[in-house]
Amino acid sequence: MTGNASPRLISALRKRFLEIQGRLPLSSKILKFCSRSGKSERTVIGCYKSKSILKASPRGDGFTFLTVRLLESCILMNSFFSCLSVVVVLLIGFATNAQAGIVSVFVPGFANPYLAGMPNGTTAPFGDTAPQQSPLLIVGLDINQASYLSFSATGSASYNNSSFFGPDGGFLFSRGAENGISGLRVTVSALIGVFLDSRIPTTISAPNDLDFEVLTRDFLTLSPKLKQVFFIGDGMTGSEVTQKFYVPKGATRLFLGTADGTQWVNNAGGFNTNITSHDQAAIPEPASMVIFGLGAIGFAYRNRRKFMK
Ligand SMILES: [Ca+2]
Repeated sequence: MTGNASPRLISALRKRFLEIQGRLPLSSKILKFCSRSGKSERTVIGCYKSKSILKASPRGDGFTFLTVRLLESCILMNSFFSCLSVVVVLLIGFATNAQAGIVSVFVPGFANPYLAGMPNGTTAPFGDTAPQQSPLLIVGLDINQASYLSFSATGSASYNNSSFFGPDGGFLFSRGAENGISGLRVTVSALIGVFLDSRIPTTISAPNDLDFEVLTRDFLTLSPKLKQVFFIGDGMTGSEVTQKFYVPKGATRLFLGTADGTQWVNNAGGFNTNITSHDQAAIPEPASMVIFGLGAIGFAYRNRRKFMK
């Protein structure tokens, strides 16, 4: 498999590309790029492999795209180890695909979580009104399909347009429930959130308050209830471990805001926030992954032999 790219290889590649053209619209471009004259077969195959991986998106439909491409390139490879390496990449892609989506938003300091799900015109003490001070409704993530969420946040916000704090907030304070949404004890100006179902939150009474003086901001996982306001902060523990926020059963909406007692209307700043949804059900058990990997190698080798005859 050294020397210049043989007409047989190019012809075989082209045939395969034509067969899957509808699904893999970039293939002909990759082939054109990879099969320039003077390249060895090994170079062509290696180029095809790396370009395939680079061009494929690891998420959503891109995963199917990646899987087909990697199997295609695995079929054409020379050694057990190069095939194995592709399967490893494929399995990483599989795990990556467990991230159902990422949404990036700016959560303004004036976002009052106690106006979550409340109709326009709803007022809150000392000047807050929906939708002007309503919290940010996260769109673009299937909250009800997610097992848990993770967050990352940067920026600073102020509860009084004077003292600014990062996403983890400043001094501890407590506040009570409002509009059927729980109170909490948390650091002022911190990034906080609340899950709702499709109902207006006033239709049932508020759950218990979470106390982040007791829970601390360094929890690894948190399982807030529907309508229970929870601390998010920068989304990481003090030792930079990404925290997991389990989605309560029945949740269809996530709102983000900042921690304050009253009067979000005089707040300032805000947080650039990334929200990632994770579907744990999509991550196979380690044993299944090994079986899948061995199966993929076997499949690829059987096809490679057939294909190269
Ligand atoms: Ca305020």
